[in-house]
Amino acid sequence: MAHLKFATFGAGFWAQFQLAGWYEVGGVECVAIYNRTRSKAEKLAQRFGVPRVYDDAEALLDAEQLDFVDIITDVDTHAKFTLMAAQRRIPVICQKPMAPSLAVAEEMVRACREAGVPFFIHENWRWQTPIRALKAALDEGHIGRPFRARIDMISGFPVFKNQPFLAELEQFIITDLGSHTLDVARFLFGEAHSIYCQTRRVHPNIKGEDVATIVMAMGEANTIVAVNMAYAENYLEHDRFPETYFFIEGERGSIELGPDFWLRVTTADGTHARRIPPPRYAWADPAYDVVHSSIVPCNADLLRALRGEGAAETTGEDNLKTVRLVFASYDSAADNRAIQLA
Ligand code: 89V
Repeated sequence: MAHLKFATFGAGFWAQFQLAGWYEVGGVECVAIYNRTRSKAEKLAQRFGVPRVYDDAEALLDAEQLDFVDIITDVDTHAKFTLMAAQRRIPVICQKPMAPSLAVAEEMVRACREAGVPFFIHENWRWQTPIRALKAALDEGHIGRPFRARIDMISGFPVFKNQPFLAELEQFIITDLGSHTLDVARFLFGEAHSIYCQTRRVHPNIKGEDVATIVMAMGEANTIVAVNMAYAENYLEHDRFPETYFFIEGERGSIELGPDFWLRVTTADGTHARRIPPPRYAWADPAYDVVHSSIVPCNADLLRALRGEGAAETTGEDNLKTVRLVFASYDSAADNRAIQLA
């Protein structure tokens, strides 16, 4: 089968893992890299054997024959590059968070829909190996109807060291991390009917919030879902960044995904415990293992869709529902009120 040719937009911290993830999946070839600072694009291109680099995005799109673009730039430029590609009928994959506001995200989805251009969001959290196993355990139904769940991603890890732009975001933890955890909540429990949020800022030297708790009623089971997030850089006994912990209560039992990838299903028969570690790739940063390894199945899912072999999970249309939860959380926190969702 012919390799799909693509261009990468952005050469920051995340781009190296995204490119390595593509080559792990195979069946694709990165033919060009754009970055506004050309030397950064050159460095990345040299490392991955990419033949051409550009510091002019329009010039790249006009010169290259592409099957898709992979946008890994800062969130503020996602719409600009998505629309540029859509105008040329080139399918788009864009990193989460899709956009800096709900209105911009809606515009991106609308523009791609109207142009008939496939539009996907690279949303990898739901592809983490232990989270897929958790979903399978929930779907097996042994614990019965889930009436309540807790999703915790709470860490003292200094995220600003590798991604300094995160400190500059006026809306930080819910856009950066909530995009993931709210998407996982939808993946596990269905769509939200209502949402309530509180936020705090612990770091004195960042612009946005670094602590948030979001409570939703979700899905057919009307599950109460509490999502707790923090990057307060404090000290925690079970801090294993970037593991997400879950506790799900059902009518006939409970499921826990705890530290070190231990999945425990407890029913009348007792507790069945299994360890579900993610695969380890040599190219992954060990501090981000479970996240970096999830890039591989996420990219594989998007590639299948690009080849017309099935629908992707994280289309732009689907991710818009996650984006709505992100910004409904901020609205709720600003007004200190619960919001009913359609
Ligand atoms: O995956 C991410 O979105 C990263 C981090 C794990 C630090 O939140 O920005």
